[in-house]
Amino acid sequence: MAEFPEKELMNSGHNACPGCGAAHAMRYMLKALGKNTTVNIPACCWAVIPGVYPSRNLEVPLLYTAFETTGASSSGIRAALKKRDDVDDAEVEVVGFAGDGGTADIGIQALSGAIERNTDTIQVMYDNEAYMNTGIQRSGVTPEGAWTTTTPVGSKGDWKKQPKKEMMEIVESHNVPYAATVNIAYPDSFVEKFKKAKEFSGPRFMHIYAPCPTGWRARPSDAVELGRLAHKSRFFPLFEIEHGKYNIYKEPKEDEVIPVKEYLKIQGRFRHLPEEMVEKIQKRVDTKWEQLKKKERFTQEELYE
Ligand SMILES: Cc1ncc(C[n+]2csc(CCOP(=O)(O)OP(=O)(O)O)c2C)c(N)n1
Ligand code: SF4
Repeated sequence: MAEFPEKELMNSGHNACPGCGAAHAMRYMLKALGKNTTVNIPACCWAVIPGVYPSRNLEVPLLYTAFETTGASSSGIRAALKKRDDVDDAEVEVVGFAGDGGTADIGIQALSGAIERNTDTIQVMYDNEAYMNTGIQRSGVTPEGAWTTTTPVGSKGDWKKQPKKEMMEIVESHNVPYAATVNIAYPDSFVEKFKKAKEFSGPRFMHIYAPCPTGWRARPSDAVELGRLAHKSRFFPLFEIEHGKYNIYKEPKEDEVIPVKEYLKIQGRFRHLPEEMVEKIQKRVDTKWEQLKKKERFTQEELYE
């Protein structure tokens, strides 16, 4: 287990809601990456959380960018650093830090382009499973069955009908050197995987599970518990992909695995779901898990044969 750094690069006194998983995410990420990090943030909750300049709560350089441009503007920051004589650009980590809407929907072309051009950046998707900053609208990464303000639950059993977009698979198909899922409920492995990402050069992708009590209609004090339940139910598996090779880490033992309904039931956004819908979600979770286990068995060459 990697050493857990004491140094704080995110100060208290921020604007996040109580229990915000995205706030934990930034704090742990900066602990892992250190002070030579430039953070590039599009429109999202994290555009508000640091506060108004000059009273921002991060001890690292921070740029704000337009919603759809994180990948492109991170590429620009990297290119600009290379040109500067007074900066050793190899010492600086450029991080695009975007929500799921900014990463998987509106920002996906910029992300894809940055990865395909082999840009030396870490692109982070902090996944709170909706467009939270503008009032809990559904994104492509919102899970099936969830209430959001654009998938309101009416008398006809309305809720989000489409399954969660699989960003790790989309990114993996670009042949990235390194990609990993991490969960704010497990700070040690979170920091360890970010430190590992730092050891690679080229495009890296980190999918952070970041519970949002406000948008998930859950108690702020349950934020970390939500992370644990998502992991134990295999709703959000922890795995990494190194040059195409899958590795599941922190795998829950068979007797630790819990039904997905244990995870769903403490969130108001799933309260309306009938039993058959909960079973459907369970089946999807089981199938995705089997697929992941299969991928883990293969080397990159075998996967693409
Ligand atoms: C082109 C454009 N469209 C819409 C918006 C309005 N907007 C700002 S933040 C946001 C939601 C961001 O959602 P997400 O990326 O998931 O991050 P979160 O707010 O959940 O942290 C939207 C729609 C914008 N700033 N720019
Ligand atoms: S709405 Fe959710 S993601 Fe945004 S600051 Fe509040 S808890 Fe965090």
